[in-house]
Amino acid sequence: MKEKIELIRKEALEEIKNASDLKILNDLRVKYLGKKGELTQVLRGMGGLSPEERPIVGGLVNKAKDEIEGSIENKENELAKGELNKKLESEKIDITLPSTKVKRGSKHPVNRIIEELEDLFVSMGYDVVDGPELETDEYCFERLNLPKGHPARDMQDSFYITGDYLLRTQTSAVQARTMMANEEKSPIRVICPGKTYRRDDDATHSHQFGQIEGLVIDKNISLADLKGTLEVFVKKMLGEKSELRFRPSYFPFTEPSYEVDVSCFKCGGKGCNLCKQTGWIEILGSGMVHPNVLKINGYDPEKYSGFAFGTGLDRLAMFKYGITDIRLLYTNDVRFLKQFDRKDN
Ligand code: 2U9
Repeated sequence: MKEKIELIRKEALEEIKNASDLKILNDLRVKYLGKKGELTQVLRGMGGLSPEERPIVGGLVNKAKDEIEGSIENKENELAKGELNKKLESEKIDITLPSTKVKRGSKHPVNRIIEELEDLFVSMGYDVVDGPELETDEYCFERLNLPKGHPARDMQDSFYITGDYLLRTQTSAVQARTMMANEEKSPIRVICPGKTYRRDDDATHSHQFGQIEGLVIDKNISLADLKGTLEVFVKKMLGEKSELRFRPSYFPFTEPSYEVDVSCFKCGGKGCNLCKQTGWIEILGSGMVHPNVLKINGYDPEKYSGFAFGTGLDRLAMFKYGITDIRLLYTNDVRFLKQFDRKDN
């Protein structure tokens, strides 16, 4: 009996040592330690032993059992570690390899202008305000001192959707909404960038274009405030050496009104094709808010005054980036757009 136990022990340990995977190892556990296992059979055959031999043989079987269990457990750990290393090896990623280049978009030139202007005016204490692109006749015209039938309405060929609704021709409607919403009549300092629409379409006009307008309303706002603000605007956007020229003009919503020219940033004012040999480029419209506009939108012109200005964002982008055809800004040609890649900021 003792020789049989020793034979089983040696055979089991040899097979466990040579087991190549967890399944074989599990089969060995069943073969030697299972209900019908070889060691279990020995225990079953102990009935014929003398009372003196039984505890000795029992002890030998349990010792062999413990040894086999221990050997299986060690082998399991070894095989499991081997399998884990094999898995890690097969899934290993070399993080030093160059990554696949992620195709990124680039920031649209008009959006670059908007962000630059927002940063500038927010730094001067302005709020950036947005409003609906589908506007009412009331906010596009009537509240801007352009009553029904006013000839100036024809200046701006509009996309009417219904009798009262149209695609806004200026972001001015947003300022009018801001004035109306400001019930405590506290000071207003806003800029309103956004899309505007007109029935124009040629190399320098697009039916959809970007515009930004500014509005300041408070007590004792003067023309000096307007001139000082626009000087900062132009010098920051088109170069510190820029000179400004204020030419009297007419807008129904401002009085007095001024077209603002900037000295040509291409020729410095000597005259070139960009400024059509004049040395000046028209850049902005502006003026002191018309008393009627103050009144219509809830402000007493005897107590409040203000100034306003507006310019086309596309024009600014075209000047700043030397773009000759406005339609390039709206045809989404990737060859054009990717020139404004983010690499420079
Ligand atoms: C309110 C009061 C006054 C906004 C102003 C201009 C002058 C102007 C044009 C420039 C080129 C629009 O993009 S463009 O075609 N704008 O010249 N806009 S003053 O005046 C306002 C606006 C709102 C309540």
